[in-house]
Amino acid sequence: MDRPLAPSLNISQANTLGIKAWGPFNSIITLISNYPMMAVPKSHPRYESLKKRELIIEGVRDGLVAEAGLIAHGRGEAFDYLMGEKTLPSAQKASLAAAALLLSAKHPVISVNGNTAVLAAEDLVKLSKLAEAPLEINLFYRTEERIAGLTKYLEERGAKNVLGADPGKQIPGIDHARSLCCDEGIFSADVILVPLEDGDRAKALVDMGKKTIVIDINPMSRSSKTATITLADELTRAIPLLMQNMEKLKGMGGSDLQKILADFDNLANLKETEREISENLSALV
Ligand code: PTJ
Repeated sequence: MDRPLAPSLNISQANTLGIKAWGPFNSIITLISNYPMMAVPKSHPRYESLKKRELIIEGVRDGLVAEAGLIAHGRGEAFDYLMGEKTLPSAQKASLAAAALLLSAKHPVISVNGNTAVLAAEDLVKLSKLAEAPLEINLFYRTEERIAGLTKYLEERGAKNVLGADPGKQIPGIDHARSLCCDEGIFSADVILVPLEDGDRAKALVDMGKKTIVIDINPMSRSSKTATITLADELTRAIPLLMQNMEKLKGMGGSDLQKILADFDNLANLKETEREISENLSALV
């Protein structure tokens, strides 16, 4: 008798779908590679959310997004649901402060991973131009194939001089691939935009004396709590809003920008996000 591969699959069904390796994880990944992409109709009430899901799945299929990126995305979706899939007032406040920080930076850099690239490449390219901040690919699940694929993906969408392929430096205190960075990029930056990642590099960057703007929809994550400024918002809403705020503050003098920054308290603002989420929850149920 066929051994079950997954609750609803036996070996012959799996063979039909092209599953080659034994083990639930491999099965899921092979399933993804063989599953036809769905055309999501614009009329679907969850169109935006399903479109992002498809981008992530396609990214895994193309070797751009790490398999764990699927899980990270699901976690992000759950938080977004709790937020009512909208930018909360606390995130708007943080976005204004982040715009002030980027405008006052001397050498800002935008760190890019797999999920971030496939969800927001075009906006990242626009932000990179607006903030005069190079894009640097920095991966937790680093492979040379992924770096090359993501560089090409960003370049095809207008990015110039993408950093990350040839890292000559290491961030002290990190024992994994995310420590690798470029001298002319993250290593010498004063302000780094850090979207969607686990907390240890965010902390190591702060320990190096850098200012960080973290985009993480989870206000309770380590990255959120260690950042100089946290945008607890969904990435594809957070970046356009950040650009709008930069346009709004562009003509301001240095001391006005410093005042915005001095008035912003990241931990207090995250508390506010948590309060807004629970208020939203009470209205949902
Ligand atoms: O491309 P790599 O190899 O660098 O790997 C990237 C992932 C995302 C797989 C890696 O950094 C990872 O495992 O991240 P974590 O620890 O799961 O953290 C991701 C955080 O981003 C979580 O707190 C999620 O809630 C949050 N998140 C996920 N999707 C979004 C998001 N925040 C904002 N917008 C999203 N779309």
